[in-house]
This record gives sequence, C-alpha cells and structure tokens, in this order.
Amino acid sequence: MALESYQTQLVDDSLTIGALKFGSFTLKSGRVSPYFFNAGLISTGPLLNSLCTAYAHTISKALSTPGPTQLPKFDVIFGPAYKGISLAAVTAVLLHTRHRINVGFAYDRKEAKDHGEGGRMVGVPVAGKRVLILDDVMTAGTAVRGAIEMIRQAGGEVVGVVLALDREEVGHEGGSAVKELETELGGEGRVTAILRMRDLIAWLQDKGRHEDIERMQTYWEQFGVKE
Ligand code: OMP
Repeated sequence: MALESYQTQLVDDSLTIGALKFGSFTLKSGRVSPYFFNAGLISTGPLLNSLCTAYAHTISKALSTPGPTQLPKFDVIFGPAYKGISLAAVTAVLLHTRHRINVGFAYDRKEAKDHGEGGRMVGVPVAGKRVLILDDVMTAGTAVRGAIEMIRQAGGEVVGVVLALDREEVGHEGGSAVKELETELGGEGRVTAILRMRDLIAWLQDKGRHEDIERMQTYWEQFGVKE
C-alpha cells in the first residue's frame, strides 16, 4: 500500500537527522536489529510538529473509522516518561487545534516524589478515566506493558495505544506483540501506529536500497510477525 505523505515525511525527516538509522543495533530485548528509530532525536520545533501532526492524524483517523477496529473515545492521553511526555503534550495540543478533539494530558515520573504533591503520576488524574497511551516504539511490548500496569494501578482504564513505530515483532508469548496487547485491551484496533516495519520496507523498495531490504527481510524472518 502506498505511504501517506505524513508517513514519508516522517521517514525522510528521521533519516535526515539520524533518528532513523540502518546498520546493526542491539535492542533492549537483546535482538540484533538492522535498523533503529530514536525518537529522542526529534528535538526541534519543526520536527516535533511533523511527528506530532502524524500522531494526531493517526489518532483522529482511528477514532473516526467505523467498524470493529475503531479506537474507543478516550479522556486522557498519557505519555510515559521520558520520551513520551513531550510527544503526548504536543499531540494533545494538535488534537485540540487541528481535530477539535479535547482531552486531558498526563504522564509519570520515573522516581516517585515523597514530598509536595507526592506520587508518580502528574497531570489529569487518570482514576475512572479512559486513557490512550502514546509511546515512541514497540518491539516486544515490555515498555508499553509497564505503562498499562501503572495506569491501571492508578485506577484508569487503558483503551488503546498509539505508537510512532510498530516494529511488528513477536512478543513474550511468541505471537504478535501487538495482538497480545490488543487481546489484553479489548480487541483489534486498540494498538495503532504511524509507521510499521512493512512501511519502512516499502520506503526502502521505493528508494531501491536492496542491501538494506535484504537485511530487513532476514531480521523479519527471525523476529517479525508471521501472518
Ligand atoms: P519493547 O519494550 O521491547 O517493546 O521495546 C521498545 C523500547 O525499546 C522503546 O520504548 C525504546 O526505548 C527502545 N527502542 C527504540 O527506541 N527504538 C527501536 O528501534 C528499538 C527499541 C528497542 O530497544 O527495542
């Protein structure tokens, strides 16, 4: 399927500033990957604008596409510390200004405060609220599961997850990391992403980068979701 302009824009921008790299990288899960996306390098106004415009577009589309995979309405957008915080804040603004979707914003601290307001959660209280988690990348799903656990402990209901990049890899049970999470969150369509690994392969094909494609396909055979 052809990529949307906001998707190619994100790939082009990310490559230009080195946030997306092709090579050899050891991941948190121990897997050795031929590519890596570092959202921490999306660190200028224009780049944040282009990434968060893409998040807002993806969320708005998922909310408004009728059918069994429609993303349920939510009250709060949650950005896990650290990288998710600024991305969720900017996306909340863009959802308001460009899509007329008005939601609260919350995030966590990595270390609980024991004075002042205390606790780990900051922003709109999530208790009794429907929450959408916004994160950068999902590989095996460990990071997102940590955020789900935190929100549930605070009394919130996680209705979905939006990612910049779904690497479309196997999770802890040996099946699709996304499917495992969707089952836990209530069904198909609960996890959505601006880009998937298949989009990166499509982009490489478009550019004729045959060596990179071969290495991506070898990795996909080892850790990719087989469907
Ligand atoms: P999982 O917790 O295995 O899903 O891995 C996702 C996390 O790994 C992300 O939140 C990042 O901290 C990191 N990561 C990237 O940022 N970019 C990648 O391309 C791959 C990873 C990774 O280590 O898997």
